[in-house]
Amino acid sequence: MVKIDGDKIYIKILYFGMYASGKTTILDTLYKLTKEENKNIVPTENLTKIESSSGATLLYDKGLFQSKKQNKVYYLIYTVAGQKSYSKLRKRVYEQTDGILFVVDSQQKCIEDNIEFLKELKTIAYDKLIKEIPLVVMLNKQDLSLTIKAEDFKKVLKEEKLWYNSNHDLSIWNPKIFHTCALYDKQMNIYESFYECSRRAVMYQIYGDGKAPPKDKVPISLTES
Ligand SMILES: Nc1nc2c(ncn2[C@@H]2O[C@H](COP(=O)(O)OP(=O)(O)O)[C@@H](O)[C@H]2O)c(=O)[nH]1
Ligand SMILES: [Mg+2]
Repeated sequence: MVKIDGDKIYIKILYFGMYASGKTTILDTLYKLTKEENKNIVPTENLTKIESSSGATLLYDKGLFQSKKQNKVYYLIYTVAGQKSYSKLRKRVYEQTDGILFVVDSQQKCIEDNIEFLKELKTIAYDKLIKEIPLVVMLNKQDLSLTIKAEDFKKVLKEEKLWYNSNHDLSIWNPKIFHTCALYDKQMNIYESFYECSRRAVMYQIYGDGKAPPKDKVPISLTES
């Protein structure tokens, strides 16, 4: 749910996914990229990390970013802790989220864990995914060998009923699937995937009053990224 404070608008974006899929690394790389390069969003403060001594996320990571073009728009970005036993905590961190980036560990051996986390996300979000909360997928760790690809994960999304046929009104909001690498030196699609999610979150607010807007309400130039 978008929060309005005076003339400032806060949009909450959440990175959700299994343990060690790369969420914290993604946020670190996004921070560096937007700080160093001339992007449309910039960090406005340092990242906050609440982690255990081993460096695993204990509660969450958090960052505040600002849109340069619309400087009243702020993005509050969170990542969840991925340990299986922390599902209650993930539910808390999820509250009032406006857009979700689902982070997959693309190594073939992780497929079942990824699906378990996708199911957990569905439970937490009830049936709001896509309909009220835009969903973008990151197939992370594409620099490794033996990784799953977009076509493979599209099958998973179909099985989980998170994919609409092309004749359905919501099909324009089917999750966009990015092949990503979060390691800064080899980074791939870290900014692009974030941008797609935030762009969709803003469109849901502007053209859909908090829901997925029908195609005819969105200017054609905006339906394609
Ligand atoms: N090869 C590779 N390793 C990654 C990538 N993203 C994250 N990692 C590594 O995976 C491990 C877990 O990453 P982390 O960001 O802590 O995962 P989180 O639990 O989802 O926050 C770390 O050792 C990262 O360096 C990636 O795109 N490629
Ligand atoms: Mg983490």
